[in-house]
Amino acid sequence: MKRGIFISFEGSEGCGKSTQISFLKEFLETLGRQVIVTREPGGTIAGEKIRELLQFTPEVENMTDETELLLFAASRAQLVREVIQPALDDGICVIADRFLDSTTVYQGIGRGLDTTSVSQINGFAVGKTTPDWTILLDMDAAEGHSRAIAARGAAQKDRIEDQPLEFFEKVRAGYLELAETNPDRIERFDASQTIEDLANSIRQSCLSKFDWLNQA
Ligand code: Z5A
Repeated sequence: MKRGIFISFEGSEGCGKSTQISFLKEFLETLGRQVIVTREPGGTIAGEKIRELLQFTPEVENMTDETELLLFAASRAQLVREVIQPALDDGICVIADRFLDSTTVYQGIGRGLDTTSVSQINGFAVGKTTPDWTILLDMDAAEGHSRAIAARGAAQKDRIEDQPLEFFEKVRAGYLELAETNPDRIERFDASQTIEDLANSIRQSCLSKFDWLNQA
C-alpha cells in the first residue's frame, strides 16, 4: 500500500494557507494520491463546536488563555484520532490547515503561556502523529492582516483576529524561531510572492522532499 504523507501548513492569518493547500492537493492528486484536507480548530463534529466556542462566541469574552490552550488541544486530539491517523494508516495523504505549531506559537509565544506546559499538552494531544513536512508561509504581519480582513468582507470577525498587531508580530517571530530549530521538518516560504510562484516553489520542494512520489 502507498504510504500516506502528513503535511501541515502554518503561518499567521491571511498568509495564503487555504489558497496554497488547494493547489498542493490538486498536485498530489495528479500524482495519483488520495488527499484529505483538515482545518483547525475543527474538522470533526466536536472540533467544529469547539471552533464556534473559541472563535465566534462573544459571551466567552473572558475565556482565560489556559482554557483557550486546552480547547485548541482538545479539538486536535479528536481530529488526530478520528480523522488524521486513520487516513494515514489507509495510505491517504493529509494536508492540515494548521496543526500543533499553531498552538506552540499562538498560545506559547503570542499569549505568553509557559512553553514547557504548552509542549507537554501538545504532545499529549497528538501522540505520535506529527507532520512529515510543515510549510511555513511567512509574510509581514500587517500585510497578512489586511489580506485576511479584505477576504473576510462582511463575515463575522473572530476573537483571535481581534488581537493588536504586536500579537501577530510575536506570532511571526515565533514561527521563524520554530523553523530555525526544526529545519528538517519546517520549511519557510516567502508568502508575499504571487500565488502562482508560491505554488510552483511548494510543488518543487514537495517533489524533492518526497522524491518517491513520482514513482508509480
Ligand atoms: N489558532 C490558535 O491560536 N491556536 C491554534 O492551535 C490553532 C489556531 C489551530 C484560526 O483561524 C485562528 O485560530 C487563527 C489562529 C488561531 N487566528 N488567527 N489569526 P482561521 O482558521 O479562521 O483562519 P487562519 O488560519 O488565520 O487563516 P485565514 O485568515 O483564513 O487565511 P489563509 O487561509 O492563510 O489565507 P487564504 O484564505 O488563502 O488567503 C487570504 C486572502 O489573501 C484571499 O483573499 C486570497 O485570495 C489572498 N491571497 C492568498 N495568497 C495570496 C498571494 N500570494 N498574493 C496575494 N493575495 C493572496
